Amino acid sequence: MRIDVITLFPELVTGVIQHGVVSRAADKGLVELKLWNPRDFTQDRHRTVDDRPYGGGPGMLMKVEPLLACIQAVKQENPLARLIYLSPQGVLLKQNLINQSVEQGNLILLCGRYEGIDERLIELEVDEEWSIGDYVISGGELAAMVCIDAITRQIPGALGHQDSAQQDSFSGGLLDCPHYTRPELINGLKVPEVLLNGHHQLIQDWRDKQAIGRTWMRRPDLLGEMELNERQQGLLKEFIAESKLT
Ligand code: 4G4
Repeated sequence: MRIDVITLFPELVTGVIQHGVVSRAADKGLVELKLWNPRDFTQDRHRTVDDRPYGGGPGMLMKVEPLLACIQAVKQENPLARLIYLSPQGVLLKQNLINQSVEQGNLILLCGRYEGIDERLIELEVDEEWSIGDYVISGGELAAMVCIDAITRQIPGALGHQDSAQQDSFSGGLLDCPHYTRPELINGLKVPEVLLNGHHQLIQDWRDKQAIGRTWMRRPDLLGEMELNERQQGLLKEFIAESKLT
């Protein structure tokens, strides 16, 4: 999978590329990342990349000509890619959208700066607009980094078997269960007994029950979007009964 990133601050995005899961996936050839700077497509002496909004008011927009020239250069190298604009106006990014986009192939991520881009560029060049959440950040770079990381994790072979994407939160539409490591006792708090006895079926039942129970308590909206099977419904009943005891 190839991901091109259009950004006025490519140095920001190199952070995510050079570390951890993404860096290892790139080394294995599973993902190919290329950064493009609209500033390299300017024609004027000052290499201007911002412009004033029609209608006035505070704030600037990204200058159209360098951005268009940059987009066209990227599309020439990666003609089949879908162009995604990261903005607060986009559709909310969910694990499902991430997983689908891995199947659909190459992407171009466009990072907005200032107050964003001219609406006509969205109409003409953008295939989809994504938001990573209902908040504003200073540029699309952090949002693009979130996408790159979340997408790369879902490419087959990108994760070591230690942290398979299957076991993650959301892989089954649920929150993750709690985790414990040494020591067995921290300030009077013990590790749940079931995790110490090595009975794998009991451990799996406990983890699944915790995952369902926490989702029920913290994110009931997620349960509304899915259908629990008989076993999961049973585990949830047990969780609720046990939570009424304490
Ligand atoms: C496009 C338009 C994405 C990009 C305006 C980007 C939040 C998200 C930006 C802006 C972003 C998100 C400066 C408001 C850059 N903020 N929720 N900022 N702004 O995905």
